[in-house]
Amino acid sequence: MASVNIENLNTLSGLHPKPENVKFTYGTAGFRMKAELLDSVVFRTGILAALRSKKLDGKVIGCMITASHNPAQDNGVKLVDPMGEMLEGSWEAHVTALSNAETNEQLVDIIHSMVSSLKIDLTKPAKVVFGRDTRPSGEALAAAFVDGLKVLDAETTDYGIVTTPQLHYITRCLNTAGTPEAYGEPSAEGYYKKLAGAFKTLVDGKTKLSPLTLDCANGVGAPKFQEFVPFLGDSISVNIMNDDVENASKLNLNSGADYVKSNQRAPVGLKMVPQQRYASFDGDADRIVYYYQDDDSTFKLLDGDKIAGLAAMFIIDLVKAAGIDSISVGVVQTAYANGASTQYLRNTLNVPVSCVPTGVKHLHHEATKYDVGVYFEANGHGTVLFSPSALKTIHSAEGSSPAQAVAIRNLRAFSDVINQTVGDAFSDLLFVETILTQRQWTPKIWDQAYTDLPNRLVKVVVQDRSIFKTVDAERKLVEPAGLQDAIDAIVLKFRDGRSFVRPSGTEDVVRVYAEAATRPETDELAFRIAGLVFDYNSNGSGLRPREFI
Ligand code: G16
Repeated sequence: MASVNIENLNTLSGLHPKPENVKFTYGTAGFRMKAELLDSVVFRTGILAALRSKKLDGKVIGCMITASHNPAQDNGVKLVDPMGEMLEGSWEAHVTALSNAETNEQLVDIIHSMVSSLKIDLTKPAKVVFGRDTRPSGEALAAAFVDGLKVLDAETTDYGIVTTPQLHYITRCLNTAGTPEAYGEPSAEGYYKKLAGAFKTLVDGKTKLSPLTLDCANGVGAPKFQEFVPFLGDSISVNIMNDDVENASKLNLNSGADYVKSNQRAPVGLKMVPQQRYASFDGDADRIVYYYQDDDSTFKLLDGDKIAGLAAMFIIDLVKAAGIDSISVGVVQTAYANGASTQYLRNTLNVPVSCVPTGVKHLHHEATKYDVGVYFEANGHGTVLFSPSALKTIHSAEGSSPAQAVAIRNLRAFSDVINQTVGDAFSDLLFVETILTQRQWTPKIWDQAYTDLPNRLVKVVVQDRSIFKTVDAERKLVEPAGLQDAIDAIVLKFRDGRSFVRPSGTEDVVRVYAEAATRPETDELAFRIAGLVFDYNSNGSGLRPREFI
């Protein structure tokens, strides 16, 4: 068994020293923090990616350098497993340990202990592909990643600037090429062709909808969607806005899916027209939310919960129309799902609903338990997974009437238009547009499935978010002791009240979510809980935000 070339490692690691007094954690979506702190972490993530590939007998591992919805000064890195899914959970501890090694000796020790405990054969090849979003810090971090790969002589391809879901798609294509599960051509062009081809089949012969206005958060989604447009031809009209990727400070600023969802208002620069369709991507185009303005000028959000409801309803109908209703549909949500959406799914659509902790890695895993697993976070991050057996049924069904044959053809195209690897804003946009086109629905008709309970998200800046520990799919706090009881006592005073508190895995804040019967009650509940959290961990420093009651 070969061993690590220590001299080579020392030289390369010397180029990427770990900053002192910083503790790194692989969070909800990889490492994410101020870009200036990430050089050593990204270098070491390169070492881990090469080890993971060797462990999996040379399967291709993906790496995306992005901080998604975070502001421009942040960056991040996350790894992609061979089928395009997130890095296996048990390896998060290994990459965290590598990133926190204080000296080169410790780094070598951790690598050796991984090689021995995980039985990694270092003579195996390693293949790693990577890409990045439009952040200016991305290029230097990509170079640090390549240095990490050099430690173990990994073979690599740089896919340059791509959306996060494109990198996931490419990773899966590379690993399935030449097998019965071949996923497509491993390139951005292959991705565009696959999605556009399926979309055109689905809307063929239907009356085209009015144009969609698309806010790209001044992120990578803008140039990439422009690239995509020629493949879509005249099957759809999209007006792209917030597409300035030259001016980095504008990234996610007062725009994008996170801004629109959290503030429940239109992005900067958008003058809404009643009953028109609008959508926002986040900074790396793996989330999407829709919205419209009602005739009385009210802003109406069609978030991830509404998208999940729409998708589940459509698939259930399609499966019935195809005569293959042996295929079961289930939906996966997180604690952020609006209570009204869960009721709609359970009581109107009669589908099973599971609740898991935040992070698509958790939702994706749970969704694989269903024949067709629809998973969406309320923030617009999600997709629909078709199990291998469901795909087999869909592909072998013939139908006993012309109507059944059409439904089967639609189901096949639907499974192609939906990215099976991870939540994907481009793919989600196309499947929402497919459903609205097939039904000839306005956003208002879609919205009428159920009425959201008023809800509010508040971020609280605390001294140390790591002291907040949760259980029960993050719906209950077990630490700090006593805080959950205090929360429960407040919630009890509000009609239809629900609230929970959890530390973010992508930002240095604690998030507070609240729902209640009316908007004023919801706001009061949210800010009372936020004030409580602030008091528990402000250490007497900082100004207690005035709006906290
Ligand atoms: C990431 C994760 C999502 C998660 C979001 C917020 O999204 O991929 O699953 O919902 O962070 O997580 P948290 O509340 O822990 O900060 P993105 O789009 O930023 O990569």
